[in-house]
Amino acid sequence: MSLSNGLEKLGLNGASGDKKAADLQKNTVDYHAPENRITTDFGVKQANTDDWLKVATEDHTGPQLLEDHMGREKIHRFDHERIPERVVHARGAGAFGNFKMHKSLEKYTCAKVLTDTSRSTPVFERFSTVLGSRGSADTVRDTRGFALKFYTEEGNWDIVGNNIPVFFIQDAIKFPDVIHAGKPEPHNEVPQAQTAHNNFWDFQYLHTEATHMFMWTNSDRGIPRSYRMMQGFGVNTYTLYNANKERFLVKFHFKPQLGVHSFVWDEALKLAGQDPDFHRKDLYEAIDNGLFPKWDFGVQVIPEGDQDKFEFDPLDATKVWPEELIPIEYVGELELNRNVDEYFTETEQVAFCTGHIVPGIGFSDDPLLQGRNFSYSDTQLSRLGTNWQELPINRPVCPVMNQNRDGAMRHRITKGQVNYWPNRFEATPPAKVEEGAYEDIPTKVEGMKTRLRSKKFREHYNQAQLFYNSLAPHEKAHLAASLAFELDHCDDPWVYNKMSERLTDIDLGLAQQVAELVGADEIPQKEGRPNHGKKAKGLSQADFMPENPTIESRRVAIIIADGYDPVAYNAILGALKGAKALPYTIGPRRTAIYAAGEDKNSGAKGVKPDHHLEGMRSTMFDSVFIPGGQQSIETLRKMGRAVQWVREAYGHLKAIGATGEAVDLVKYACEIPGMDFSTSADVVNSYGVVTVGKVQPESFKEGLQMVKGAKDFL
Ligand code: HDE
Repeated sequence: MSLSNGLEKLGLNGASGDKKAADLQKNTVDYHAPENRITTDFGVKQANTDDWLKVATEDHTGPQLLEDHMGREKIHRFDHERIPERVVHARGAGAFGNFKMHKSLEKYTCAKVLTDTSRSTPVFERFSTVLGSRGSADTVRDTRGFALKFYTEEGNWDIVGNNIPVFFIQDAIKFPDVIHAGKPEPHNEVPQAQTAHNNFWDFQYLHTEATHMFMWTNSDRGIPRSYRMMQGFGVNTYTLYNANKERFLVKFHFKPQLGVHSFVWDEALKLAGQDPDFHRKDLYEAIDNGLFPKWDFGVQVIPEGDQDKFEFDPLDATKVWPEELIPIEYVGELELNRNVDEYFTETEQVAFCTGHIVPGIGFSDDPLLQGRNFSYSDTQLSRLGTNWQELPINRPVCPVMNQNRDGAMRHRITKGQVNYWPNRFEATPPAKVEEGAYEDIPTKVEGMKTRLRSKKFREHYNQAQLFYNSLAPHEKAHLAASLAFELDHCDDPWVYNKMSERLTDIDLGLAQQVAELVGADEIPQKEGRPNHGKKAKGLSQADFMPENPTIESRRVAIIIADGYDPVAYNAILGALKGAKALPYTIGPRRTAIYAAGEDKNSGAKGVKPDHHLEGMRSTMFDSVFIPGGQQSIETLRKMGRAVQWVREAYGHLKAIGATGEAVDLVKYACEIPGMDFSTSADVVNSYGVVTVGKVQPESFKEGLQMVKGAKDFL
């Protein structure tokens, strides 16, 4: 492994462009350097770290000696390796990258990171699930965190967002309640990383403000295919201010260039057991292969003073700002291009805070945001300790100097005779605005001191209906199935009856469908809140198909057994590699597989599969290809696991390709009604299944016949 993972690939050996990469190098050591020898923590070389110092002879082992300071150090350090996991978002994966603006936002802000189009700002991003513990599975139904740290020249700026644009609650004071209700129940600590339980749905019923958000989490958004294929939203309303001190309310958006894609529920459920690290590995694999995920960065902006013009309150985090009213301006790009060197010191120790803003960016009176500003820096104290700001991953790339001193584990040594301001030396004076100081724009506030929510905050159903109405028919079907799954796991009739009733506030048909499935009381035809019938764009995932769909970075399994057709195999392998997909050969075993006509005894080498059929499952791939070859297909057809691979891929709506004799295997495995599988047909493309019955080398003339079919379907 290289010194700093991927740095060389990017030409970032510390001397060039990326200041954060160079900064981290100062703390990076290479465990694999040939001159290394094991030492104690204090640098004394050690000759034996396998045997405790003890009184022993060749024949007899006597007592161990407390004297062994090296043995004690090793055990003592191990005993204290764990730190508290995050109270929410404990499970995550991170990567480095950079952020560029292609259009300046100077009309709204003086923040250099948002106006200087010549800059490339280093970033660290951490994706996460919310409810599960650090060791839980990646593919559970949940919201995903989308937390970004921009290491700007003016200090760190954090957007601590999610992949869903709204939240369960409106006021930060409710956060412990919603999280307690969603986490495992207190009496038996069950279930892990699931919202499918009584307490979660009890809370959802009793808090009507959560209605909009639970519709999102139970839609396909709750089970993303990849961190690389999710939108990111700042969720809370921030402010921007420009050089004229004019202020604007703003929402931040990130749109994945790969499109927004999800699993189907059965796939997500199975993956949670078959490969709990699926998302983490997917991110690492793509970056490691140079297939860097990118997002378009956009803003929605409301001039200060216009916020009362809408039927919703723009400070209410349970509401979206419909694009028809407030369009998104896409002005920049985020790219992730470097994996971490070490998980703990980087991904685990990174500390995001909504309170981290830079000049040109400010907060709003969003009551969720104001509470978050307290919570994030507070939680870092119990997780990381007083001087968490000094950790390499958290420190900024610009100078830091102030009178905040000491505390446990202080690293910096600050020279000088004084540590206060003003001082007789005029050492470290405050900065002027012209020197880049943060400016608090004077704002008039008035009102009663009271525990109240404003009137518009009390409307909770319009946007839940808007979301539901905007979904494509298949998304509505998935949503109903998800709600039925969740409520089926609730054994308290109070919970599933009440929740089924709540659904009538969104859509009567949906409520009736779910009530019937979960065994709730029948919902009469006339009941329910009238649906306003409105829709908005950008709520359905179907609105995010990329202009040029790509198979790049998609995992494709090519299944072969002895006697496979080498023409089809090599053609598809070449085509997939050429299209920057990630092909994996799968066989009944991992030792060499021989093509038709190849003879092991005459020195043929065969192909060594990447995996065997039991080691990996179809769930781990986006697409499956099976080349023909009579003997190969006969073998696969007799293997239950091989047939299940193909059948399951079809059931999970994946692109499947087959040639020659393999067409019959697909037909047998999938029992696709009405599809013409006549082996004499040249190319059949239906339901995402592409088959070439009569294989000629010219079938692959363009090389991409199958790839094209898969691409259109992915
Ligand atoms: Fe968080 N949230 N949150 N949250 N949140 C944390 O901070 C909190 C909320 C989000 O990868 C904690 O460092 C409160 C909304 C992400 O390290 C904690 C409220 C959104 C992450 C905390 C919210 C988020 C966190 C736990 C209600 C989307 C992971 C560990 C007002 C915009 C960041 C930590 C990472 C983490 C508090 C609501 C996103 C306890 C009080 C809304 C992505 O401080």
